[in-house]
This record gives sequence, structure tokens and C-alpha cells, in this order.
Amino acid sequence: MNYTIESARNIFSSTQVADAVPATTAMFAELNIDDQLAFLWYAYAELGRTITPAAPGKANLQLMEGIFNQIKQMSHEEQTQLMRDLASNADTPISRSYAYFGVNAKLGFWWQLGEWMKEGIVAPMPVGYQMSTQVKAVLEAVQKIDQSQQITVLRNTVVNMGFDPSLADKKQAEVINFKFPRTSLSPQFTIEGVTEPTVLKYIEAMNADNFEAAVALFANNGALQPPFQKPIVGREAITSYLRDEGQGLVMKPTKGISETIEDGYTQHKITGTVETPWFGGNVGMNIAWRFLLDPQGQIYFVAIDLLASPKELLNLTRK
Ligand code: EQ3
Repeated sequence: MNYTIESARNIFSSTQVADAVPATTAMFAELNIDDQLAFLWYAYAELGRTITPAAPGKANLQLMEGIFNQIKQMSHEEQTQLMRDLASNADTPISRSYAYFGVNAKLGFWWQLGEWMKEGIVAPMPVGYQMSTQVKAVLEAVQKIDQSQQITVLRNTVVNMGFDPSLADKKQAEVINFKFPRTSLSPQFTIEGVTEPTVLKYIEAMNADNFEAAVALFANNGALQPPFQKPIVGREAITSYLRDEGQGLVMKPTKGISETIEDGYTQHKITGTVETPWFGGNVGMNIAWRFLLDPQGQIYFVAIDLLASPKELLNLTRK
């Protein structure tokens, strides 16, 4: 059998992913702009407390100093307008700069604004604000999902802001990427049921932010499919994706299954948890990696899935 990226996407097809994430993100997108900002404020008030305060780091925030200085000098009306412009993807100078922020820089930008909103440096939510029924409905939907899904919804909303968020993919050189210094040695791990060296090296490289080493394990035309996204194809595209999105992640795979399929291809499903530097050990995301390796042992395809529930960590069946 000749695999295509499309057919590879179906390996271990019984894997249940957290469909509530795209569903809730879509509900959010239906809100009007002021309701979106209000929703984020309330969601952040809940979840923000779990953020590791040191996560953004001084050095990272300095990368955006110029924009922060402009914002501090604005009136509260101008600041509110700036937030509306970002949320509505308006074409303004700051909204354009934002499009060139990597994912973590976007999160860091809002984290700083959130801190300043609390201190009154940036326009806070208006006193006496009454939540609309629509905002309440989205908040209720978010409360029903687990924390790792909640933070993914929050992250999606921030990623989609700014003028033409897809710009950031086009000119990697200009993208502002945060780096997160590793505070401890890479975690030691063993994956019950899996000894395939390519898989073990992949996790090791990712736990050391060594994206070049991780990408060297891929076939030339190999692909990586992030949660709820289409596959990213080719080493160059995967490298820039990981430099942006893979920084500081701690991967703790625990169990897996390996199988030889046709023509020397092998498939491996591994489950475990992943921690983001933003929430550290406070939020362990339940993740599956579905690998398809070619006969040379190179990664032809790997899907990363955010699982529907912790029960899915035990689902290691083939179909
Ligand atoms: C200021 C405030 C509150 C109000 C204002 O009106 C509007 C906004 C936006 C506000 C601020 C909101 C803030 C500060 C939100 C912050 C949210 C944060 C920090 C969310 C972080 C989420 C991180 C997640 C979900 C990371 C997930 C990463 C995963 C699953 C990585 C998986 C990967 C693996 C395992 C691989 O093997 C390959 C790479 C890949 C990246 C796919």
C-alpha cells in the first residue's frame, strides 16, 4: 500500500479528540466584538490565576517594549479601541505588528495587558458592565469542558486576533518568538509498550527545544498535524512551526502501541500528558501522538491530538 498524507491521517482512527474545543471556539467567534472582549476577561479571571507568573519572562516582554510604551501613553478610550481593533482583525499599525507575533508572543502581549488592566494602567472593564446572555452561554459552555480544553479555547481566540493572522506563516524571519528557559533537566521517560528509537528521539528532542534534531527525524515530504489543524508538510515548514509553537513544552508520554503494517511501514500510538510553560504542572493536557514511520524509520506522518477525556489515554486499539 502506498501511503499519502491524506490516508495517513486515518491511522488509529478510533482516537476520540476534544471536539468541544472547535465547537466552543466557533461559539466565541459568533459573539460581537465587545462581547468577545468581555468573555475573555471573565474567562481569564478564572483561568489566569493558574498561569505561572514567571512564564512570560522579562526578556521576552522586552521584545514588545516599543508597542507597550505606545499603549501606556494612550488614553483609556484609545486602549479600548486598540483591543477592539485586534479582536476584529482591523488593519491598524499595531494590529499589523501583532500578526507577526508568534503564538507565545501573542499570549504574552495579552497577559501584560491583563496585568495592566488589573492595575488600571490599561482601560479595565467598565464598572457596572452587564454580561449579555450570549456571553453567559459561551462562559457556561467553557465551564463544562476540562481545563486543558479551556486553555486551548483561550489560546485559539488570541491566535486569531490581529490583522491577517496568517501573515505570520509567510515571513518567519520577522516573527517575534518567545523562548522559555528550561528550569530543570529534560524529564526522564519510558513509554510502556514502545521502544522505537525514532519516537523516543522525537520526544527527547522536543523536551530540549532542539527542533532541528526533531525535524531531522522526518522524511523529506513528512508531515506534522497539530491538534485541530491540517497537516504541515515538509521539513522547512515543520521547523518554523515548531520554533513558534513548540517552545518550552514538557512532554510526558507514558504508554503506547507499536505495529508493523504493510511494506515495512510501522505505526505507533503514544498517549501521555503535555505541559505548556504558561501553566506548568498545573495543567496536564491529555495528548496522543499517532506516528506513521516509513521503511527507513523516518517520520512520514505524526498527528498530535488533544484527547476528549482522560479515559482516551487508555485507548490504544488499532482501529
Ligand atoms: C487581557 C484579557 C484578559 C482581556 C482582553 O479583553 C482580551 C484578552 C485576550 C485577555 C487576555 C487573555 C490571556 C492572557 C490569555 C492567555 C491564555 C494562555 C496563556 C493560554 C495558553 C495555552 C497553551 C496551550 C493550550 C498549549 C498547547 C500546546 C500543545 C497541545 C502542543 C502540542 C505539540 C506537541 C505535543 C508536539 O509533539 C508537536 C508540537 C505541538 C505544538 C503540536
